[in-house]
Amino acid sequence: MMDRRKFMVGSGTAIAASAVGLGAASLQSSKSAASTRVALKLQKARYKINTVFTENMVSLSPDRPPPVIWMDQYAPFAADVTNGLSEYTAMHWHGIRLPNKMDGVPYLTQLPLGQNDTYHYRFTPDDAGTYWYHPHCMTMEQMARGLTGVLIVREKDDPKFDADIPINLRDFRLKSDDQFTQLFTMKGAARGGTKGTVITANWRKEYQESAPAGGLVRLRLVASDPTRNYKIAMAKSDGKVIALDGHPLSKPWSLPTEAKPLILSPGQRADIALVMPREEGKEIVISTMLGQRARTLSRIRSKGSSLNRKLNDLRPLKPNPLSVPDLKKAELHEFVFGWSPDENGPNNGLCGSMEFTFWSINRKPWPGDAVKDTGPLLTMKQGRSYVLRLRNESPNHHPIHLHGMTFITLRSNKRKITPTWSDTVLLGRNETVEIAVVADNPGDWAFHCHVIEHQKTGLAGFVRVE
Ligand SMILES: [Cu+2]
Repeated sequence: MMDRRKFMVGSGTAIAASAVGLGAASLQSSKSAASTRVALKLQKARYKINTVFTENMVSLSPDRPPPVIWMDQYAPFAADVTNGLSEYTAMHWHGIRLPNKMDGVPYLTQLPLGQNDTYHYRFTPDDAGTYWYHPHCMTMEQMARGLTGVLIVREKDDPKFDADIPINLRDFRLKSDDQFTQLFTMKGAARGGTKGTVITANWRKEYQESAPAGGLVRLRLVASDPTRNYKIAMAKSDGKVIALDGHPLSKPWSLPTEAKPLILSPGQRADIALVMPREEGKEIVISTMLGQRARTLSRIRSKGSSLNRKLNDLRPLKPNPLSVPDLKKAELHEFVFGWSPDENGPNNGLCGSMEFTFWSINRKPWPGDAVKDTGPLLTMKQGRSYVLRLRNESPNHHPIHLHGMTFITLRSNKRKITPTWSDTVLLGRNETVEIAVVADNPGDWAFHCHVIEHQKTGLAGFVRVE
């Protein structure tokens, strides 16, 4: 047995573990590049998503969504995470390249945190951009009840937007009385996942925000739902998609439309640069497509007299310091993601189980969160380049997420792909996608589907870099 205490730096230290006092909606340090320190306490919460309070939510304060955490590129970040719940947990920082033991994956990089335990997460982000955080133990319950938050690493060179608006997209499974219904279903877990009933942005239906008229706005869309693929569309506006999954696009993309939406699968992010309408009181509407119908996620209203900014005023975002794979020398490895009915559930240790196995990687169902007594799916040599061929032999979608490293999405057998840096790639029905990565971060890194029900029922393993 691993000794849980060994995994905690300065364990047992009493801290004022609460987001309160550090800013209501966001945890923001001073303007200049500086280290950031936050104390986060997982706790039960209640919130009025609709008309009455929804009880039994999980957040980092009793009455608000998880805060946006801001930090600076190349500056140390410290989060003392305390578990105020009676069930176990661990906190993961999605998309951030960090030291292995700060990755928050139970059994693989730390032991689960019991009630009142604190883990001291410490890392210095090299990559600027839009990321997010969520638990990786009791993941289904805690994420479904609300604990998914936006994490932003500010560029060392300030791109000088007039407003920066994070938008956390997620569903909640609520009944008509706004209380939680069954969070997940066996049918959903065995197929495409169990979708929520209420679509929200920053925990609101049709989240409203304002920004300076004629100003340059940065929207940060984060798909933090356990299941849903958002199909983002925007009515005619002046803007560009400037970053995907945290990393600047070398050539910005046109804004997505209803006819050609931008798909953000669970775990993915998009940064959008917009010029607000010059007239006061005009709205920019961000929607997700439900079939042919556009459902409003958020409205941004122009305010004040026009700043008269133009998209061309914007300096391109600087690329992050990533290792570029050498495709000529890269070793090819194939992964097959498929079905695997099994009455015995995978071993999720203390981290919650669905008691069934439905999924497999390379024809083998993998333990969910408790990857004890299994080897890695692949061992990579530090510094070498790899091409991973990811083959989905099921009809359901699988957003595949690699921890600890950033890859390039190279190509698909089903659609035209513009290569981009990413940490999460969506595999559609019977789709094969190739990604390339430099194994530049030593350790054991989780490699799994981000449909949480799939992750918990077989579709979660790890790769080793040594
Ligand atoms: Cu999946």
